[in-house]
Amino acid sequence: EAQSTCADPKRWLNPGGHDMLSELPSFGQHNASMLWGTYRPGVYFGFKTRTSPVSVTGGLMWHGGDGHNGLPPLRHECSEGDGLGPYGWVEHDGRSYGKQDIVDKKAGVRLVTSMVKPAQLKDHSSSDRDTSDVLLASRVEVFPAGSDASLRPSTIYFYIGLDCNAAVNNDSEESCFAGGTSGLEVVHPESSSQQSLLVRGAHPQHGAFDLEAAVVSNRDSDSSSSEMEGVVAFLGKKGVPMADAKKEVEKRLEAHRRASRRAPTSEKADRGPFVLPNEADAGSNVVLVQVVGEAPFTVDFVVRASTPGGDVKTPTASSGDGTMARQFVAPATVSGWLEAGSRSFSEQFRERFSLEDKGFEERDVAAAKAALSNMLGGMGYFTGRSEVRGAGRDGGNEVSFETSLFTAVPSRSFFPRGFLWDEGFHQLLVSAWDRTTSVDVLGHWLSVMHVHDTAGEVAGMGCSGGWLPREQILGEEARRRVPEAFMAQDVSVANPPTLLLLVERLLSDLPERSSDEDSTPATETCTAEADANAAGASSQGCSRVGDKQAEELELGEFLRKAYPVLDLWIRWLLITQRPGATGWGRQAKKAPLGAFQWRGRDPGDGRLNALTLASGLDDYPRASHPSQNDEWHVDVVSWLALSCRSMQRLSTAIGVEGSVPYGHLFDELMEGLLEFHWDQEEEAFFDRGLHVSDGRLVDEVIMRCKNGYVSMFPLLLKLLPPESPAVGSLLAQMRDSTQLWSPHGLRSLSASDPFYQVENNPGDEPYWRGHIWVNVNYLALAALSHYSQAEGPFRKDAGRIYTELRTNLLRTLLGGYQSTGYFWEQYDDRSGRGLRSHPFTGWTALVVLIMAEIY
Ligand code: 6A9
Repeated sequence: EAQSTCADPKRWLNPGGHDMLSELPSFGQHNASMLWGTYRPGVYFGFKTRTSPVSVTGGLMWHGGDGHNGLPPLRHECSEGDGLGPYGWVEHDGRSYGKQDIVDKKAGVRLVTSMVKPAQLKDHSSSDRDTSDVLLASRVEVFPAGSDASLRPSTIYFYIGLDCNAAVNNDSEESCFAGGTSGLEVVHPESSSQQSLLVRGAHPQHGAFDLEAAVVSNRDSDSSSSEMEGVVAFLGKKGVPMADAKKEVEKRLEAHRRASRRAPTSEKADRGPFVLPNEADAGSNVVLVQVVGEAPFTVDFVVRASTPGGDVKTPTASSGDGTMARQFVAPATVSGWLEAGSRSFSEQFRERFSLEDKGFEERDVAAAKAALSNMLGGMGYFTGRSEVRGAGRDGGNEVSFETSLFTAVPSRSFFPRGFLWDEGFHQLLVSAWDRTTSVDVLGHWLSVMHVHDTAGEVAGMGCSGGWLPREQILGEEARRRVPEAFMAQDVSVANPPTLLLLVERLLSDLPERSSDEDSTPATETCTAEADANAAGASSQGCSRVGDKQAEELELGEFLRKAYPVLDLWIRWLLITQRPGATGWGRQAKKAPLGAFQWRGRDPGDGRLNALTLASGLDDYPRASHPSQNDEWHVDVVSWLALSCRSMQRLSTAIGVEGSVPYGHLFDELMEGLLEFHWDQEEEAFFDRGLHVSDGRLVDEVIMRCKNGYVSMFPLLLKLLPPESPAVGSLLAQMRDSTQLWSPHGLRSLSASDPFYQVENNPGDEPYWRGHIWVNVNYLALAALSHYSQAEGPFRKDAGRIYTELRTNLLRTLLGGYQSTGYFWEQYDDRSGRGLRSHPFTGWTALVVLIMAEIY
């Protein structure tokens, strides 16, 4: 496989195959069940189909109080600037059900938005109707918050449309909107009630669907009915990219405001609130449904597969005169589904993490549920093309192949897109909840791999394999959030291969193989038999065991498919992240094996210290004078040693012969780590580089004093044998309050380092220079737990530090959540306060695994 990739003349190649997963029959059912979901983490509430290039897309907007000139700002994309507080998923199982609580005091509302896919519910025995035609039901409950009468009535919009988000340079947009094979129409309700609406649409591949929108009263029937419970209006537009749906409303709001201004004072009062014109273009690709009402009110939006030609004359839930071909799903039915979803989420959560048994109080269990729910509710499906720096013929940027990525995101408000090394951490949590989803995500990430035709045979390791872009900016919505200068990714820039941590987790789910077993899994016969007998009971016991075996078989099958792609990636890292490697696949200048550097340090641009984005630890201080030859980093060697060890384990587990002697390489890298980075005097691992020391530039000096996360990596990744004296030294530095130890967690940089909490540029807040990051603290706990269990001289120390660190972190993370309603990107090592982006429920959500002690 590797050979043919080397020889392939194509510039960009996707060696895993975009459809790697769907090729596996075992994922067919999974993909079908995951077609619809809340896969738009960048908006407050929305959904989308996992289809490309066209997806059915829906989203919520609402009036956010009084804005400039009386124009209410529209809430839509998650943004810290909106000043909401707090908002996020309080329950979400990643598959069938979720519930979000959004507090928007400035708008005078609190919204509860829920989603349920009844056919996917574990327990739908409670349902009073057949669920098979219901694709996704959502409910928006609007409650008043605060007593500001000027904010009344409240207005929400829910839109549904066909999104051509994949279009870059308009290449597929035209084909998406043209042709008339797909589109939406509004079917007018015949009842006099203005409280419901039916939108009928068709997706080019997935056929016809209906959106039922209906206002559901929240009130007791005997309470006053004088208030407006909700009036429904609509607007349908043709040829509007989904990313511009909001503009359509803004334009009309603006016009309404101008008209109101011009109106004579006497008429002003009669003009009432802004309502959409109840018009739709023929062949609309988006329909906006508006509901204006006095909170509290509730609106259900139910998407169903529509019966072709079905009579939709009377879309009301109330009358039952038998002449109707269909009825709206009754609100009580939706309520029943939501309750069933909530119940089963809580049961599953208790079963999986047993937090009550560990003594956690209810409010901390709720915090843990929110952390997991935001991770799962924050998963997105993105379609588009990456931009690759300087890869075009003229040296300009090149737009890469179209791809789709299913991934979790670090932060919905600030960077709702995929990041490579974040994802490995995310999936440690997701896989503890839903392994199949993690396998799905891994498959998608591997399918964004790029292989370049200049890759050649290098250093006897075969062709130089594949690059995974660190940041995934796919599709128009994602692109709009990124300034042009940051759009293109560089093909020499790596990112830690944390997805291998997931691979190791998956391996632990595979049955042990003895090394002399041939590559045919012994379970196959039994499983095939069990499958054949699936309907009957004749396979005695085999079918029950067989189910488990079938799952293992699928995982083994997947890993065997993934192996060559992972292999390309790791060999690419081994070849490109070397001192002297000047480009993709070029022969490195002679550097000893075991010496590596993160490529692509920026030149500095007047900064105190050039950034190293590839490492993931952006401004962590490195050599003062970046050098392509004379600079070697501890963390990259550590990640590569881990990679070799994982690849070795993987190939043994699935019975595939490694393309490279990974076990042997691991030993060499470990030797390099000790030989080039271990400083006997300080008893620590340090980077080497051209560095100013005592006021003069020293060549390839070992950088004493730069103690922090980087110098801990050989321990963090459990690379050191338990009996190594280095374990003792690193544990001592970790526990030292003048270095990494703080009462709130491990700080990223020693408090004694000259760069500790120093800004890199005026106004450039220190980032990885002391603040506490949860991903690395999680690795530390995992390592401490490991060393506390392995026989060795430091067992007791490791156990003691483990307990203290876990207690400190839980106090910081759970305390922060209780007081602010958010999880944060990082935490201040002096005050323990949450800092920067929020909600940040990427790796900070690992708090759940820390609580449950799953490492
Ligand atoms: C750039 C330009 C207004 C930075 O969590 C994602 C990453 C981590 O992988 C990395 O380790 N974060 C950490 O150092 C956030 C990166 C955000 C990039 C935003 C957009 C500014 O736009």
